[in-house]
Amino acid sequence: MQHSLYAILDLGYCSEENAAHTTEQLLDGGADLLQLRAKGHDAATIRRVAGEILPLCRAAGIPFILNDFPQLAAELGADGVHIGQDDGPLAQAREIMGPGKLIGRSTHSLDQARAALAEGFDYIGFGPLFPTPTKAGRPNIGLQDIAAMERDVGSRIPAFCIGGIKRANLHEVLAAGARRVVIVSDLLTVPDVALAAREARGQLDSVE
Ligand code: 3NM
Repeated sequence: MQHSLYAILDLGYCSEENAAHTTEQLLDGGADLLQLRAKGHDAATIRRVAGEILPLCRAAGIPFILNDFPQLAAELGADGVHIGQDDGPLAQAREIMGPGKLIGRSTHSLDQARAALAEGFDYIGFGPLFPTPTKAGRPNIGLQDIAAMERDVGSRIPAFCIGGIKRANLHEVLAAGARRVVIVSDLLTVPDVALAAREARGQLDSVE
């Protein structure tokens, strides 16, 4: 199965004005999925930004996922929603989103990853592997459980390792058995976002 790069347009790193251009760069660089993450922003801002970037994802044939807010995701016609451990059960988000939508769960341990699979989530995030400024203060889980997680969960549904992953340490993450990753700040805090995404994509594609 193909390795996948899940990019997040995080408004903590990217201004609203640059959202569309940065999205184009992430898509151009080879992102396979795109999430809008807008912690602390109001619904009007999310609607405005989503209205700009959703058509770009559609044109590229890439799923557009909204972080949190299933109701808003459904209204916007997003392809999916990503929810955390404290955001309620899958069934609730599924009912709001309707059939055929992707619903992902953040997981922070092997047990949580297995539970998300058992509950029926379409995909998971697994991390944070390393300390990360994007979710400061959250304990990192390291690389040691990746292989077991891939065996038990990643072989059944897409599982994206996340948290502090950069082009500079991606080889370690892949060597530990990861097949899919989310990279946020390392792609958004560089002058050439498309190049950074392409470099990450190249590393993912070079693994057998
Ligand atoms: N979720 P960066 S870690 C948004 O472990 C997010 O659930 C995480 O950003 C989790 O690539 C994380 O900049 C931050 O470290 C990822």
